[in-house]
Amino acid sequence: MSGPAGVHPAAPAPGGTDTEVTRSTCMSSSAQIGVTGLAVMGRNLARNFARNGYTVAVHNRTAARTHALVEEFGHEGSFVAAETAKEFVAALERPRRLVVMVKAGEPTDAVIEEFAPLLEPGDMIIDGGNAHFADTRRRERALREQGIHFVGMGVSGGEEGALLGPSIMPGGPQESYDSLGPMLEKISAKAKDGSPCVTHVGPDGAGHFVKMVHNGIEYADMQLIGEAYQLLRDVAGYSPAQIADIFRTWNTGRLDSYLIEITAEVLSHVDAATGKPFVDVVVDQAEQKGTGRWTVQIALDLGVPVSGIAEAVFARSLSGHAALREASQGLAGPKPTPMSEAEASAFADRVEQALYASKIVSYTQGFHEIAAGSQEYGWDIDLGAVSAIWRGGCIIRAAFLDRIRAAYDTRGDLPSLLSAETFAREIAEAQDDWREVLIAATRQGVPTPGFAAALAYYDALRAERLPAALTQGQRDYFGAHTYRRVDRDGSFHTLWGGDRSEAPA
Ligand code: NBP
Repeated sequence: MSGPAGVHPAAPAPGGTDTEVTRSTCMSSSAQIGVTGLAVMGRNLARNFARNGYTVAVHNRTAARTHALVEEFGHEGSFVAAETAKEFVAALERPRRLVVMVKAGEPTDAVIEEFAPLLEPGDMIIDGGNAHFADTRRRERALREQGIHFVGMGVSGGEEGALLGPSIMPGGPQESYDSLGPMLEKISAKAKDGSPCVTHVGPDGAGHFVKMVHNGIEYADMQLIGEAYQLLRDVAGYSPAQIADIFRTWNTGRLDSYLIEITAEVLSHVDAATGKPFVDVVVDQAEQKGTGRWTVQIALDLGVPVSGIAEAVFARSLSGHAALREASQGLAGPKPTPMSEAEASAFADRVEQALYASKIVSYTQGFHEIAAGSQEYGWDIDLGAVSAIWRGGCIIRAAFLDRIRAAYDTRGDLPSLLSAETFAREIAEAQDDWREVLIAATRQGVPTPGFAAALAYYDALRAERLPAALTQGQRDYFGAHTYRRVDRDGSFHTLWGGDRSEAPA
């Protein structure tokens, strides 16, 4: 129970059990899992494993973090503090399970380079960072040659989720999930029906791909909520506190979700320094770390229209262009038309419909991207299982995901969420209000790129004819790119510069 300087002996754990904090040199090969990278996420994930009864080896490039963890939280469970990579690896039972929670990108490669030579065939490196799935595929391939299993593991839920139960999206070989899965099931969030929010998503990069799209959907959800807020404020004339109450009411219905819940909290918060609504003292320039952008970039590569997610990424980007916005102040816009109390209340109900319908579209687009990625890379991802593991722990957790799961349970090969009877009916009921909201937004000059993109996607999908026929004609005119006809097989070209006769291409 004693440790070297900096690693304190255990204080009694809650419930009366003794804590075991030791250094690996004192107790080798005893840890069932190890976590390296002990910033907010790694530290909380390590604590989560320990609180669930696992002995956890902990390590960080800067040893001070390791010591701080065991000093502060050593009483929560059994930790093995390691100062060096060798100590860390020696502390792990075989096959070794080594979770990497460092900054995604070069740091992950640096950690792999440091640890891989110390590992043996059958050991596992589990990357819980927000890696690009292409990097995960590359790393998995390279480590496979050494017999090391590489698990790219998406983790969602932020700092609190990592501690109390995240939604976990592991990829990699099935063999490693057989060994790792039960541990992940224990530390993961549980959905309302008690099932763990983790599943083996698929081989190599599948887990990180699904995490990426999760984040893309998160961007879209947040953008749509932001647009609803601005409409309620600028068109209906509600105060942030009143809007918080509206969101609280919405959170008791079909929009019940973590993001709606925290939106009400943020909107009702008052800045202590000024007494103003908190939302009015925050600089209105949204930041991003990249997973939303990746979702859109990859969607472009795969040819999947994720217009709602793209608008969310662009909206953050536009918000950050301070100079451009400054230079645009004073550009003409419509005069605001105030609403009566009754009109505002009716408008709020319409906004709820528009938000819900647009949300269905964002998820439709996100699941389309996952299906396309799965097909492109041969992952065989179960979309119903993905919706099931997003029901708890993650940022987009929502009652709504139960319905998506039910839709995929009813029909595994659903071509699109919009073709599920339940969502088609709800959108049919919402569409008049959805359109009215967009009319009001346009008339009052409130930007609603997310709502508008979602409606345009919906209308484009249901349109019998699209102007793409005209596009094909133009392409054939200027570039002889050819076109197909509705009444005959084959490709054709019209001699635009000649007698305009048509010839098979
Ligand atoms: P950060 O992303 O801030 O990374 C800090 C950690 O990376 C520290 O432990 C640091 O060690 C380590 N590190 C760096 Br930086 N360069 C290193 C190198 N070359 N070699 C070894 N270690 C290195 O931590 P975080 O916010 O806890 O996130 C960890 C991972 O989880 C990231 O990939 C992140 O994208 C992902 N994630 C984060 C969240 C979230 O809500 N924050 C949610 C889901 C996933 P040091 O202490 O020695 O500097």
